[in-house]
Amino acid sequence: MIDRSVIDHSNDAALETLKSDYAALGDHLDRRGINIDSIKTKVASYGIAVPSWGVGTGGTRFARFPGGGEPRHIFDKLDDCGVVQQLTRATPSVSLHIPWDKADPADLMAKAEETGLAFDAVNSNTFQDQDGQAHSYKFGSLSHVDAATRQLAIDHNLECIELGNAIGSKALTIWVGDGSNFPGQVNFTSQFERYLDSAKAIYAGLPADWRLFTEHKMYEPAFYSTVVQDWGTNYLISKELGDQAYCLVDLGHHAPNVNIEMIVARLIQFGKLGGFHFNDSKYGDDDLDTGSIDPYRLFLVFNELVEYENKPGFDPMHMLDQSHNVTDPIESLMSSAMEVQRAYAQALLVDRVALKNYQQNNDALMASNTLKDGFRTDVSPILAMARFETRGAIDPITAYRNSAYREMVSSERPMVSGAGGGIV
Ligand SMILES: [Mn+2]
Repeated sequence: MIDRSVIDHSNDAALETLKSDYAALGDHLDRRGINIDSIKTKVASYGIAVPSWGVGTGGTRFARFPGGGEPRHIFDKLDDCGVVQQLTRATPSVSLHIPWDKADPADLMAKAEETGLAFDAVNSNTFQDQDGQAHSYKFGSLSHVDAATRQLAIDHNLECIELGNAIGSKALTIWVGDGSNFPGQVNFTSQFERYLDSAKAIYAGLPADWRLFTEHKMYEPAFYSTVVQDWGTNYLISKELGDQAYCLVDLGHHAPNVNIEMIVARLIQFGKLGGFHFNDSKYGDDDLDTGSIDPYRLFLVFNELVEYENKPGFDPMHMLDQSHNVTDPIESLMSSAMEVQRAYAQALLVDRVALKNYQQNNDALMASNTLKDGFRTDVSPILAMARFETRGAIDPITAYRNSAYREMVSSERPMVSGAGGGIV
């Protein structure tokens, strides 16, 4: 963790400017009939989960270029996630990936306590084979033609629930790489039937206070078809399984230009939006930093979330899911968590009474401008003040760089081999 004095020192240098910017923005919002402190309070309590795998350096299909001080195991990962939370106060929980993060639950709980973190949804992994695995997932897992392979994948998910239950998780996220690479390779219908049967077996093992999230993805690693290719199929799965099953939306898992905010609205309308994997993309599942490519789209997603945030039973989970290939992962995660909070704050500023009125009167231009008024407002002082008042850093990136945390862990953790490609 980072020494308190480093954060205090960096905050001292920035506080006067922040106070002045916050007061100016407060005056501006006041003229729009918005109380800045109420926005700040909501932002301060808006948590985003960090994926344990996000603190390692990612790669592409071509190569991976490791960074210094990469975490060696889940306990190093939790240290890094603890730093993200310490500085941003936006990421109070971590989402584990099993078996990558498998460890004694008591040790995980002790480390979480030490780093000030809780555990979010657990993620199962049936898209790669583990050493000595009895049946391979090369041709699928939950939807494999072979019953013994499907059972192995089911058992793995049940094991994830058991571990998650021991560390306070309340949700399981299932994403499978199952699909096909050639037309004719699989029968779409029977493959989906097998998937549903397996998913039902997992659902049957879900504790009463848990939720099951399924995640759709248009392509990759299967390149011709995937078994859960889009939100429609995802919705069918959640309906087939039952009330504890919800759809998870990963922003990168759609075709370019797909209207994701509208998918979000549909899932909310029918009570099936489970949560998000936030990231950004230009072409495919690029896993770029949240808000780095199309911040307006992120804002439009949050516009839907804010519109329905008081709907009974509405409680989506928010998680980052990114691959950091050319940046320090801790810096990317901090920036991304702040971008999520930024989109949330901007969406809170939208004048919803005016918007409804413009919609009712078919005033397209003013309806659009009403949204833009929220998006165009620089809410940075609100986010910074929320961090400062919860003992975080006014400027997390500067405080992090001043702390020399990366240099410190680099001397303790050996460089991980750059051989091989693929994400981590
Ligand atoms: Mn994802």
